[in-house]
Amino acid sequence: MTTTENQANPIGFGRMLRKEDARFLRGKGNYVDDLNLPGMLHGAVLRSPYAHARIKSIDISAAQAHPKVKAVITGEILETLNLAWIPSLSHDVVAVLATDKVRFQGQEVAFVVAEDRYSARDALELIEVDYEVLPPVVDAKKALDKDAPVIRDDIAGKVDNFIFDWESGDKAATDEVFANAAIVVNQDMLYPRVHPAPMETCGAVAYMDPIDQKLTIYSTTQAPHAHRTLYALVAGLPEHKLRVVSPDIGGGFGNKVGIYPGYVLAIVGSILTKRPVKWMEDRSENLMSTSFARDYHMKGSIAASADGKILGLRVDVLADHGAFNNTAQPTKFPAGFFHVFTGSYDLMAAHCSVRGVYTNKAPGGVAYACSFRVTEAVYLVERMVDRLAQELKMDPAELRMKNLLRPEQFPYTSPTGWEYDSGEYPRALRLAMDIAGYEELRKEQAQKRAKGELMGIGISFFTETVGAGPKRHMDILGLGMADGCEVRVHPTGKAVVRLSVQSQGQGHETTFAQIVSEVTGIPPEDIDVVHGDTDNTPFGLGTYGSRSTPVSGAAAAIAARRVVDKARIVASAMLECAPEDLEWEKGRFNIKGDKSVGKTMAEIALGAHGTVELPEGVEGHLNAECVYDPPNLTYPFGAYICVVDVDPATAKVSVRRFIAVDDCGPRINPMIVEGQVHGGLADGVGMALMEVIAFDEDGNNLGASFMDYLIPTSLECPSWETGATVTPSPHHPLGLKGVGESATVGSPPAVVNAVIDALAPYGVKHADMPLTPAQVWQAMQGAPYRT
Ligand code: PCD
Repeated sequence: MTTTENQANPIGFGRMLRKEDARFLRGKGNYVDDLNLPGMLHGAVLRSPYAHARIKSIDISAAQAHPKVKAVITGEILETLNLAWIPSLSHDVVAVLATDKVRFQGQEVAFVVAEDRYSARDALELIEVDYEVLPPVVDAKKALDKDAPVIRDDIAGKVDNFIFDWESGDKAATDEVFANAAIVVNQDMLYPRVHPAPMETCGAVAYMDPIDQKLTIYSTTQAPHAHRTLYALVAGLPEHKLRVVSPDIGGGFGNKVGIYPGYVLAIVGSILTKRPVKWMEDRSENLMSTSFARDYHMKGSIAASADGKILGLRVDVLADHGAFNNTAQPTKFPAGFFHVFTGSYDLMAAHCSVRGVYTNKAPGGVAYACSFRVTEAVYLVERMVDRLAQELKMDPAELRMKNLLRPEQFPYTSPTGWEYDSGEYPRALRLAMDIAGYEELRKEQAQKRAKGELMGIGISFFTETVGAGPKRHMDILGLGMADGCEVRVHPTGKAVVRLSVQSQGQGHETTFAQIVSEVTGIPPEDIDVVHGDTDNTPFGLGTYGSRSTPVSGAAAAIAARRVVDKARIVASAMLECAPEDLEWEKGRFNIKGDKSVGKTMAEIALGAHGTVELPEGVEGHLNAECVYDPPNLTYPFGAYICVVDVDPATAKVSVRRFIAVDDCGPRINPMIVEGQVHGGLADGVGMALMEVIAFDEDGNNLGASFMDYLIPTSLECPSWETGATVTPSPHHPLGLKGVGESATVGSPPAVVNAVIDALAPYGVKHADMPLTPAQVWQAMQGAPYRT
């Protein structure tokens, strides 16, 4: 297999313009909000202004009397349908519409269906809700206080805000390593609550056809098949009468994994009115209610020998899960994959404990560009390693080089039980240092420091764990994390690939065509990719946790190989020779030793549909399918270096350079991978420097618009410098590892490490994200940093 660089129209892997961009660049994408079905009505959600309040009564009569209103739905009405509460993704329940209490600001209280969007919104104002305001729990650290108000009194016998305790690693062995270590460094840190904030907000159009009783839900979902099955299970709707279509999606980033009340309400609205109902949230609704990410308060400790050999790591986490535990992650993993927190280093022992608590904030805990809490894990270890370098007065690159896992240690089993598939870590770090001109940068920094200028260099090295399953360990509400793919070659040699995963901008219509092209030799432009429609694609768990390439990509490669295997038999029948006498040359079978006699895939496809007599038991046509249950996750990794300048007068941070070396195995399309990395780096700069969903003491959401929730623009981003090393995964059929989330995972600690490095002359050891000018200024004044 070859990765061909600079090839305009490759057969197989290589740089190739994205097929889907023809429609996106012309504004011809088809998003949920573009849908306009005949007779369609519009829904709007009434939301709670309070973080915590008892609902004494709801009067909907004036709204119902509005001339354009067709239905007004409350929690009481949903109770009669047994739909007021639905199961969460994490052993809990979520209110679709509040019945007893509201538990976070922005919670769904009522739903109005009207002839147009404006009337639906107007009618919301006619609904009278009598609230009895209750004291809210805003601070996760106070949630377990004895006198803290109990948020979830809907759970029988609940007297506190505790959700779960969970731990991983060997506590006794870790305690022993710490007891005997020459150096122990402790650091508290917060990974603040952030939001994926995709360009397109969440929405749905639901239509229950009253004649054939088939319910079609067009929705912004990253997992159409899983949604269909869950609707069937929860609402008792027959699954063959359900179709979930996820059309073009304007960014998912984990925000579109879960089932939100709005989707269910659009469905109920359509069932009640017998007409299609559209619900589309606005930006504030998206930022306030549909999910959040992180919110981990972490107490880290790292143990090392005096000469800088890292020996042990431990962390104690307080996880703020909001009002309902609706974290999207495999069922058996209450803290996701956080326990991969030992990162890229060779340690003797590690231990983590995580305690989840309820607060009066929006639920969610989505894996925002994060394979289930890997982002938090990488931030923790990479900050701890930098803190250790500080205490040891050692160069952070040297400290990492000394402790990185070595190539001969793979496959490597981590102290918390993960089996890393492959890696060449020192090579990646060296390459990043070479691109950066690391030694020169350190000299420049010394000169600048002498002049009172604040320049910082930050490093992070990350290992990710992406591509969930295997399904024996990983499921979502009982659905095993495997994925399917079907390949069908038409008589003229063109092909169609049907996927269970769903693109939200990653370019699957291009890269999956390239995978099948790589294996079959059919040009990618002759291969159509179908995805995002449960009626037309095989079952699978969807796109998140960078799992499409590791799981569905493997299914596509295997299905394509099956096509080629069958093509060999057909070609042998056409050439009247034994299958073993044929030799494969990408795209054609030749008689061994004679390249002039052979058949191309197009000829073979026609043969397979034609009159050639095939051996007994061989069916015609060139079709194949595969359901792929991965034997392990894939472990992409990378070395990142960030250079910042901090203005000593204003404390404003400017990211001057960012070098990212990523290793995701062979790259299907290096251009797409670079695009994925660029996007993730921008995400990381945003989280490190400006993004936070904060709350005031009454539980008011202070990040509910893009005026308050800042996301980075090109002005805050440097021109990214990327590099690659290639370490194939030994268990993926094409050696591929995922990459979609790598840069978001790896970049925040590089930026924070760089800022703290810049502030060394002020003796700053740590400051929590986001490192806004105010936050940096406070740190420079020696103010206690916020945790
Ligand atoms: N690739 C290549 N090569 C390799 C790998 C990969 O080429 N080696 C490519 C593929 O094919 C695609 C991409 O790249 O196309 C990506 O991939 P992946 O890694 O597999 O991943 P996916 O699954 O596909 O996806 C997912 C991801 C995630 S997860 C996220 S967040 C984000 C990312 O993706 N999101 C998004 N990226 C992106 N982009 C865009 N544009 N948009 C979006 O939304 Mo989560 O969990 O959901 O949170």
